[in-house]
This record gives sequence, structure tokens and C-alpha cells, in this order.
Amino acid sequence: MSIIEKLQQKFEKNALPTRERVNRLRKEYGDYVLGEYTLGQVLAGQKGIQALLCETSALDANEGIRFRGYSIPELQGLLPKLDPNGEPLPEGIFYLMLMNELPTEADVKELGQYWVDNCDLPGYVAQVLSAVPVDTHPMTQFSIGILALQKDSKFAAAYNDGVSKQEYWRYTMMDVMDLIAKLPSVAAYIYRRKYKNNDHIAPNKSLDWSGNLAHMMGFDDDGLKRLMRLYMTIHTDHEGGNVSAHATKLVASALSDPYLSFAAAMNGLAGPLHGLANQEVIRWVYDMLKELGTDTPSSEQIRNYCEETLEKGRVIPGYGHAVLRKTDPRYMAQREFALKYLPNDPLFHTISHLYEVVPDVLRATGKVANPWPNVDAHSGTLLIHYGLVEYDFYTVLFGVSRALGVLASMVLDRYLGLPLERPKSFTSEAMLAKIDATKK
Ligand code: HAX
Repeated sequence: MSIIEKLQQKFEKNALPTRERVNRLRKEYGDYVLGEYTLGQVLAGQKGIQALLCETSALDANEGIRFRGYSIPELQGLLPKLDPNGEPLPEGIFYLMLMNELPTEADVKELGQYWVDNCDLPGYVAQVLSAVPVDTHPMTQFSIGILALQKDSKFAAAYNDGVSKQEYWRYTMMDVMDLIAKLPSVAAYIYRRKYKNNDHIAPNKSLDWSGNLAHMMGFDDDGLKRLMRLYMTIHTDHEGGNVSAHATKLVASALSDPYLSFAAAMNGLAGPLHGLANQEVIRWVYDMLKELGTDTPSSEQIRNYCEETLEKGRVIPGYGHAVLRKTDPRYMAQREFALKYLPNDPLFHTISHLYEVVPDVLRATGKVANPWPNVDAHSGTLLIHYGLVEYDFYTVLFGVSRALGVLASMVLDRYLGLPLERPKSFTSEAMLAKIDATKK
């Protein structure tokens, strides 16, 4: 039996109770009132409105993310690792999110082997990427590379052949496995072309998925490989409503295949209020250090610089969150990594210093709902430490990881037969008229 058939067999068995539960909710509780929502919430970006089903992870405002019920510190102990003192393998968190079951070492090894064995890019993808101006933002190139791969979608081909809707999830899973296998190669191709004179590096298929990504980008030291395993694990999923996860769900709900759906997610991740914040943090910190003329600014200098940023009508990148109301546990996981492996790094000290100063500055505005750092406040400093200094590339790495969560969800959504998403919109004129009518 192939690994895909094995995964499908296990998935069907493990996902059946979820399908039964969702069908029960549909049949028996369709008229259950979830809550009321206000016009204010809609105009604030639908914040706090529970309107999406997502099983792979759940986000608590104070505690942070749990993947299938497990927190990041718990998973650091429970997921298989290459080295007992190292970081978990992201293959394991994908398996957990997809199967709702912790993987064995053998599960993770088999999955990772499939991904690296299938990482080679078709020649036409390299041709498409080579035609893009090299100064095009890496996230735009990433989205183009993903779309170029769509030609080989097994879901799209099966749909064209008239496959039954009961079988959609099987072809979705095949595409998901192929796409995840190829994303590190797309990312590495863009990286080597843009920053390393188009000098490409062949995959090393004896490495794990993250290790091979680091290798193809040109980093063969243990440090970056170790960091990649943590990075690729913690950026995977953040429940269903964030822009990249929701974009995947929305586009997939039209029965678009995983390539089309995931490219949409990446276009959302490329926004500065979402994933692009990881490059913006480093850009903003470097601008600050340059303007202040020091690598070790005082708290007062940092405070003044933050206030200037706010006065200019800009945000302080890496701080704030639409759901979280405490420090992001993904920030803390990276901080612990830094304390363990790079405690004397000067940029890490600046990032830690910001953590002491920025929350008070944001609180003083009186309007910021969450003054604490999010995942993006910390990731750049770790990458820079290991020599990955091209910060406009960072969101691509976030994107490679995000695939694991949103595409695991997509397989499940197809299995559950979730319908087309189609909320109702209104015009402001009609809304005011409606409100006026209720006052009469
Ligand atoms: N700096 C300055 N102002 C901020 C701020 C920050 N870091 N965070 C929030 N605010 C402002 C908002 O811009 C908003 O101002 P206006 O009323 O003038 O429009 C006000 O505070 C209220 O916003 P909020 O309710 O606290 O936050 P939202 O839910 O609207 O937005 C954001 C959440 C993450 C977009 C926001 O906090 C932000 O812009 N942060 C900086 C960018 C960032 O780090 N993004 C990454 C978030 C995590 C993520 O998705 N990673 O991929």
C-alpha cells in the first residue's frame, strides 16, 4: 500500500467521528442560536463573530493556540524529534492536525520521506519563476510558483473526469501532499535566484523536510536546520479565522483545488497586518537603530522612537493581535530558543528590550486591544543570527509552514462536505434605512 493510501485509510477512520458530529450539528441543532452580533463587529472586520468551523487548532485569547488540544510547550515534549534535545519535526504537527492523533516516529519518518522524495519541481515552474523580474517581492514570486504548479492538480483532473463528491477529499489529499512536498523547493528556488546569483542547490533527500529546505537555501549548519524545525512547527496554524486560513477556506469552498486555494492564502499572508509583519519588524528595528545611531538604545530612546512611529500614523510591527490578549506563546517559544542557543546575540537583546518598552507605549494610546508581542516580533532575529539576513524573504518561510495547517484543514473540510461560503452583504444606505424604520 502506498503512503497516500495508508494516510487515506487512517484519515477516513479517524475523521469519521468528526463527520458524524458535524452531521448531527447540522441535523439536530441547525436552529441553535450561536449569539448575537452587532453592526459594530461587522464594521470592525467581523471580530468575535463565530462563523467558521475549524478542527485543526483553537485559539484562546489568553492562553494562545492549541493544536488538536495540545499547547506548544506540550507538543515540544510529545512530537517526534531527530535529536531528543532538539525541536519537534513539523511533519509531526501536520500528522496531528490531519489525523487528530499524535504520530509515532515511524509515521513522521514516512511522511517526511514522501515529501523530500517528491520535492523536485517540474521544469516549467522554474521557467515561470525565471521570467518574473528578480526584484519582484518574494511573496509575489511564491504565489506565482504555487499557481504554476496547479497544472498538475489531481483534484482538478478528477473533477474534470466527473468524480463523485464523496471522493473529493481523496484527490484533495493527494494534491496537499504533493504541494507540501514542493513548497520548500519553490521557496529555495526564489531565494537562490534572488539573492545567490541564481546558483541553485540540489535537494538532499536523506534530510528531513525542514532540514532539506535549509540545505537547498544554502544553509548546512545545524543551527538553521534546528531553527527551521521550530519555525515550521509554530507557524502552521492559528485556528480558522486569520486571513490566510480563512482565504484558504473561502476559495476552497468554491471547490477550487489546493493550489488555487493556497495561493489565495499566500496573497493574504503577504499583507503587512498579517505575515508580512515579520519582515516589517526587522525593517523597523534596523531603521530605529540607524536613526538612533546605536546598537544598544536606552529605554527612553526606544519609547521616543515608538511614539514617533505612532505619531506618523504607522503601526509598531509585531505587536497587537485581533484575538490574543496576552503575549503570543509562539513568541515565547522563540524567546526560549534564543535564550538557549543565542543568549548573547545583540539583536536578541534589542528585541527583548522592545518587549519591556513597547507594551506600555501601546497601552498609553488607550485604543490598542492587545499591547503584547505576536509571533512576528521574534522570528527575524533568530533567522539573522544564523545568517539568513534577507528579511524581505521571511514571509515565504511563514508561508511554507502555514501550508501544513490550512491544507490539513482543507482535506477535512472536503471530507465534511462543507458548502460554498456566501455571507450576505448590505449597503450602508439600506442599513441606515432599516435602522431608521425600527425607530419609527
Ligand atoms: N501599533 C500601532 N497601533 C496599533 C497596533 C500596533 N502594533 N495594534 C493595534 N493598533 C491600533 C489599530 O491600528 C487600531 O487603530 P485605529 O482605531 O486608529 O484604526 C486600534 O489600535 C485598535 O486595533 P485593535 O483592535 O487593537 O487591533 P485589530 O484587531 O484591529 O488589528 C492587528 C490587529 C494585528 C492588525 C494590529 O494589532 C496591528 O496592526 N499590529 C501590527 C502589525 C502586526 O504585527 N501584524 C501581525 C499580527 C499577527 C499575524 O497575523 N501574524 O502573521
